[in-house]
Amino acid sequence: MRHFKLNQISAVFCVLAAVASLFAFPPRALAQQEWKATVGGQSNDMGKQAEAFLPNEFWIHAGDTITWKFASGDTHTVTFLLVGQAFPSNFSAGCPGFSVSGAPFDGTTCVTSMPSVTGQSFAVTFPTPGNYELVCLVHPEMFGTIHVLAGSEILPHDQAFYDDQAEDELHALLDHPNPPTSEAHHSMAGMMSASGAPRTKTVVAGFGNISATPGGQESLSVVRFLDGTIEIHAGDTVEWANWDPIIAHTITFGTEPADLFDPSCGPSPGCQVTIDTDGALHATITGSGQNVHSGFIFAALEGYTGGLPVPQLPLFPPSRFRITFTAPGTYKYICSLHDNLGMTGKVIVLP
Ligand SMILES: [Cu+2]
Repeated sequence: MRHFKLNQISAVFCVLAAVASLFAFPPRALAQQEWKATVGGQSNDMGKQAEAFLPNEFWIHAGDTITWKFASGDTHTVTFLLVGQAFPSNFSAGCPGFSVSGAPFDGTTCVTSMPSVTGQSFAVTFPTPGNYELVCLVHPEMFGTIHVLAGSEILPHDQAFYDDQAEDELHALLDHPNPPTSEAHHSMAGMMSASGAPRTKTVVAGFGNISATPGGQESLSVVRFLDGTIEIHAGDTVEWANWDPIIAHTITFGTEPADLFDPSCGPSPGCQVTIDTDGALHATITGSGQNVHSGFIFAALEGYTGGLPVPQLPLFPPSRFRITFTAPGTYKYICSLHDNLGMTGKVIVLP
């Protein structure tokens, strides 16, 4: 048997120790890492919108960069506000100026992308450890959390984990829409029908569900008029009601007005939008060529204005819009905010 000299043994030990050290600690990113995430997601027909950061929680190292890729026809922003900063009242105004992709966020200057859709992306670098909230200026109930750890700390997950997480979150949102089933019971429209006259039919003008992960809230919005093509008789009324907890819709016949927020009617002088006793807005269409616009209709949380000015309405926000049709014909309508996603409908008025 060959005898090792002391210095040979110590050399072997050194090599073994070096090899062991490679396995004793998990691999640690030596360079700054690039992470990938997605903003928003949708069904193929764009009718279902996942209002979410996918995934909505990350653990990264100081110096790392996350690139968000926008993946929906609905508009979102990637925004980091300062702690205590008021939510900007107008998302298109940014916070206060827009930032260039790759801008650093360390909690001292807010950073935001432009309102963006499919095909666009925005990167943010995080030089300083901390926990940062990620928000969308268009959808205030959509947010996430970025945990930025010191380089010496071990990260819990790799990119493959976040890719899976994004996929799971997207399917959890898109695969389980929960449509309203008995809308007539929630409306005066049901009572009006039961009492015999006048007849009112209801259309669900969008619905949605809010959900959450420990990283933040997210939601599903179905941007469709359910039974949006509806047949009635002259003299009947159609009621549109918004069941979405987050987003507004409009019911718009004819030419879209410049002001989408407020209700309007024209061009005939007698045309006006009135308010029913239960607070719902009400207009009358007497023939084709009439422009009727509901303004923003939304089933919002108490006091929620979406950062918009509150109009002088007794019940705000209005969640229902009614139109009485007096003349036979076919009347097409759209949601001014989501017709690009296919949110349109038709009222067929029979004699
Ligand atoms: Cu809409």
